[in-house]
Amino acid sequence: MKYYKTVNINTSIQRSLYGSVLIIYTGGTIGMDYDEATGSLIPFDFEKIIEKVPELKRFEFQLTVLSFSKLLDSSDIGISHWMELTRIIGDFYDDYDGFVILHGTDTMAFSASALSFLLENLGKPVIFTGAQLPIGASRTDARDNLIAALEIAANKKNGQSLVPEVCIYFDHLLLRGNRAKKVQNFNFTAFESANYPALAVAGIHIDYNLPATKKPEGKPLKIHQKMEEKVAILKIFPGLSWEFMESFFSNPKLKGIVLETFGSGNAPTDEKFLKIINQAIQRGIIILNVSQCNGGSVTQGKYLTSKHLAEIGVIGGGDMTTEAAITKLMFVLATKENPKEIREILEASVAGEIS
Ligand code: ASN
Repeated sequence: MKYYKTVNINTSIQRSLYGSVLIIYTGGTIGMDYDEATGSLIPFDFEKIIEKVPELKRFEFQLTVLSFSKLLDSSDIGISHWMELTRIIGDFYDDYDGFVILHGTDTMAFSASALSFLLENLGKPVIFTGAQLPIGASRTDARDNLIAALEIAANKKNGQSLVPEVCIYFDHLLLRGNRAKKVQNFNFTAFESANYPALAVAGIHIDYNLPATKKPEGKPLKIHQKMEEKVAILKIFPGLSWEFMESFFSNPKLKGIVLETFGSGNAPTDEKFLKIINQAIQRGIIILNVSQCNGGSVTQGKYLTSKHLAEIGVIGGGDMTTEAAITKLMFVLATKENPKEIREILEASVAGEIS
């Protein structure tokens, strides 16, 4: 049952003869415009997007907009919004060739990672995009990002979507969503994917990297509607107090922790540190080790400082980003109970998030 209000945009094609894209507008800087009366930034009515981006009139596919009833700065995004996005895509999956999600940049990599796990057997593009400058600003990056994201979402070859994945398109780069990270808040190159190549680069043409792109599995889409919220991230640092760490780790409700470690997965060798981790693991808490470095991988055992972690049962997160690791942990803990199975899934690639 579809409870959402959608509005069609006046492009040159009104029916989906050449393709169709559903734009889901959640908020973020992209949708801001200057209020004529006050001069301050307020959310723009995206149903009037054609006034801001008249180029859309020339698009030869059907465009429809669905706006969240409450527009969000992406700092306010949470599990319920990921569920809503997943539900919308599930409800409209058969009606559109692709989906573009307009989202604030700050937590976009978390949302893209979450959806990559929640949308199992995805066979159509789900492209997140946003902007560093509001759509109402003269030098905005919103227009370019939006137009290219729409084109990518609609592009097909022999009736098949070119990128049947959850992606982030930003500043000429199409990145796998669960490999991307926000690395800039000052210039337009906001996202990077240090451990996986771009799936496309937009220049005069959009140059697709099809060998690096997921192939559709031809199975029906399965949407998941559960995520475990009793998880946390601990970024270790030299000087971390064992006392604070112990009170954090001994919370009886805690089910899983992403441990952000140094270099290739290294952590202190202090007995107290290892004891706190060991006791948590004995209580059934899942601990997933990812690196504080953007590029490279966790290799537990390479140095003595990570060998101990492996020995007490910490799970190596390979080259996963923290964003992918925490959302994967939330997903896996909500769907599985057997610790052996949880470990196997966390160590393997579910949606292309780990090499
Ligand atoms: N604070 C904004 C957000 O994430 C930043 C942006 O979209 N550029 O919603």
